[in-house]
Amino acid sequence: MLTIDAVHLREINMPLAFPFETSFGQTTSRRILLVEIESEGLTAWGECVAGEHPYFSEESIDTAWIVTETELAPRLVGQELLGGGSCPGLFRQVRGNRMAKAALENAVWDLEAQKKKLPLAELLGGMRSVIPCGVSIGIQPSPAALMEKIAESVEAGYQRIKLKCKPGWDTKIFEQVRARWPDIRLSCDANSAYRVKDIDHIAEWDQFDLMMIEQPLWYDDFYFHSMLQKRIDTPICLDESIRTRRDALAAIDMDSCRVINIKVGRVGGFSEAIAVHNATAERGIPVWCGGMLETGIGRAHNIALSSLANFSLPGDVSASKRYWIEDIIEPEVTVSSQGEITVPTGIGSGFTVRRDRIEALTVRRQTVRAAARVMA
Ligand code: OSB
Ligand code: MG
Repeated sequence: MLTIDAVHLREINMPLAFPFETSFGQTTSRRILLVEIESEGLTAWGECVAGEHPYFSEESIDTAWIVTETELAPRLVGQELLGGGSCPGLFRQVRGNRMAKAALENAVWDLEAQKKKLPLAELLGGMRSVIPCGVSIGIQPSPAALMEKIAESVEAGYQRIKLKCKPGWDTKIFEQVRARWPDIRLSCDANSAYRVKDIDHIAEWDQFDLMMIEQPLWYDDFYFHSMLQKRIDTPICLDESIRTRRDALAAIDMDSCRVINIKVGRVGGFSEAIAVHNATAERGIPVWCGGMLETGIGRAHNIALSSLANFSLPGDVSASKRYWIEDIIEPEVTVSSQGEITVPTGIGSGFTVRRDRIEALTVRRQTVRAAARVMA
């Protein structure tokens, strides 16, 4: 059993090494909610992947902070838990707020792995010793700048290049990229930038042999993606739309997608991520692990999750240095010239959290402890 003594929340501010632009906006610096859970002398960290603004989903760091401080952490402290799998039940009364829930639940899984002296990947049911890696390349100031970024990533060995796209940064870009790299594994991610009127336009992309087109339509849609999937040969990959195992089942049944991006924060934690993984595996739908510009803490958790069998496609789990001048874990995450990350075999996440660096980056903090019980 794990007794949860305290939950510490902190916000760190960390500038990105390179600005990241999607169809919903540009990010140059991250505001990140980290949670640290104390249990009988052990301590484990979780990262909330909610963005600075509620643009990717309804959550932001500020909503996640409030919900964690006032609803979730109080439900956790003072509890005796079997492990990470106990969290969804504890949090059930709170609807949605999955990114906030995931930060805590993932930290509890990390604690459970430490207590059982197991690598987190093994505790989650992973079987890969290395994971295949891709990169997600944001919209750039010019096509030339994009070509430069792609060239660097291909040379570094990354196994798949994903291009962020939006109306005006799509067909012409894909043409130029394919002219220079006819054979690389290429995909695109629109983050919901298109509408039904654009279906004929999207159908033109079949000529580019994309591995998949990620979330072209509304962030909460299955029906119109299914309509689009009937019109195109390129597989659709859903990201934003998949919040639960039930969503994955609905999307697969409706043929709204043929690939799923699993983000552990988006689905509310490792329990639901494993449930989505198992449901897709049974139905022959490949998955890959998405990224949310995580620090090393979230990245380590993504690596552990990516070791499960059905994560057969290269994920958006890339080297620390693609995001940060200096990460907050040791060692930093590195990618081999084969485009692979080695899954750590040490106890827990397999990385050490750099508390000194986190202290220096912290801009606010709060502790939630169990209310002192009055002895009879
Ligand atoms: O849609 O996958 C996305 C980053 C922030 C928000 C949404 C997305 C992304 C990425 C970056 O594509 C993935 C990464 O490299 O972390
Ligand atoms: Mg995406």
